[in-house]
Formats: sequence, structure tokens, C-alpha cells
Amino acid sequence: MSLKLYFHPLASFCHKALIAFYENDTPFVPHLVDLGEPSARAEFLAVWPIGKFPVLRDESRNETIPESSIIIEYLAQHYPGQVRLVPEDPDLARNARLRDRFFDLYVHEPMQKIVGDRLRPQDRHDPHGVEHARAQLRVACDMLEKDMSARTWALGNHFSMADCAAAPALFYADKVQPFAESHPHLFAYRQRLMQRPSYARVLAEAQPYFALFPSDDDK
Ligand SMILES: N[C@@H](CCC(=O)N[C@@H](CS)C(=O)NCC(=O)O)C(=O)O
Repeated sequence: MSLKLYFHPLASFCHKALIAFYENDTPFVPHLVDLGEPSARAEFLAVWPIGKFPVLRDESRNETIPESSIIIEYLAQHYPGQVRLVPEDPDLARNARLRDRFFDLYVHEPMQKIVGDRLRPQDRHDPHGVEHARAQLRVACDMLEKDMSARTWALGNHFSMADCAAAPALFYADKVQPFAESHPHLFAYRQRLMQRPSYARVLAEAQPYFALFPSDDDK
């Protein structure tokens, strides 16, 4: 087996890459990294000193591929499957990339900021940063609510890398800033993503770890 994925089952950006693997039944070896364990952390930092996962190692091509979007692009290029996560049509592909960026930068990262703040020591919280993240998330949700009022997936009928990005971003965003009432179309899209077999599988595999997800009370 030439593909090895460094990941953690709870990590939202890893969910994004896992969806891409499961959509096309692409074989790979999952390598769970416990960053809290010094030797596992050191081993992972030797692969990718930035220390963020997912990271893909392809022994057969001697390539190390970090960044969830780039992993999806790499799979689409070198290990394509039935589901074209990066559409062949260049305009559609650009649109998929734009939406992928949108979910990462304006939904996923603000959500991470809010969760990350819960993990900070008592005297190291960043209320201003969290307030900014919440405002950013609200604007993004307002924009997406309009988009998703008439679409099944982020691009319309075509499931793409943008949906891989959307799934964990919206799954966890609703946990930190619930939007079922305020953004019903977006919430319905979140539920569709959760029912998609690829993401349902990711969530089932993450289930044993959800107790580690910090709640607001953990601050
Ligand atoms: N831009 C990166 C973000 C990856 C990322 O933030 N990963 C988180 C887990 S969801 C991580 O590795 N956190 C560990 C850390 O920052 O120490 C991507 O798209 O892969």
C-alpha cells in the first residue's frame, strides 16, 4: 500500500481528506497521530514540521502532501475515482476551489478559533479574537444560507471538494454557534452532508473520540 494518511479521527481538517478517500474507496493506510504523545509528535514533525494534519505520504511517487485541499487535488490527479471531486470543466473546477477556500477560511477557521479558545489556559483567553471569529462565522453563514436555498451540494448537483470542505466546517460550526433556527437551508445542507455515506463513516469512526471535544463549560 503506497498511500499513508497521517490524521486524527476527531480533527476537522482530517475529516475533509477522509471524505475524499471514502467517496472513491481509495485504498490507504490510516496513521493515527496522537500529538499529545511526545514520540508520535516527534515522528510526525519529522514528516511535516508545521505539525498540522492531515498529511499524505505517497511512497510510490516519493511525495509528501500536506494541506487538505492539496491532498484532494493530488488524489484527483493521481488516483482518480468515479466521483470527480475536482470537476473536469475548468470554470466548475475554479468554482469548486473558491467554495473550498470559502469554507476553510470563513467557516472552518473561525470555528477552530472558537474551539481553540476553549482549550487555552484560564488567563490566556482571547475574547476579542473569539468575538471577531463569531462575527465572521455569522457573515459566512448568511451568505451560505442564500446559496443553499436552491442547491443540493455546494456547486448544485455535483458533489465536489467544496462539499468535502463544507462537511466538517458546518458539522463543528453548529456545535459552537448553532444555526438550525437562523439558517435553515444551510442547516439542511449540513444534515445532508452528515447523511452522505462518506461523511457518515467519518463521523462513526470519530464517535469514540467526541468526548474529547471541548464544550463551552471547559473554558
Ligand atoms: N490548512 C490546513 C489546516 C490543518 C489543521 O488546522 N489541522 C489541525 C487539526 S483539524 C491540526 O493539525 N491541529 C494541530 C495543531 O495545530 O497543533 C489544512 O487544510 O490541512
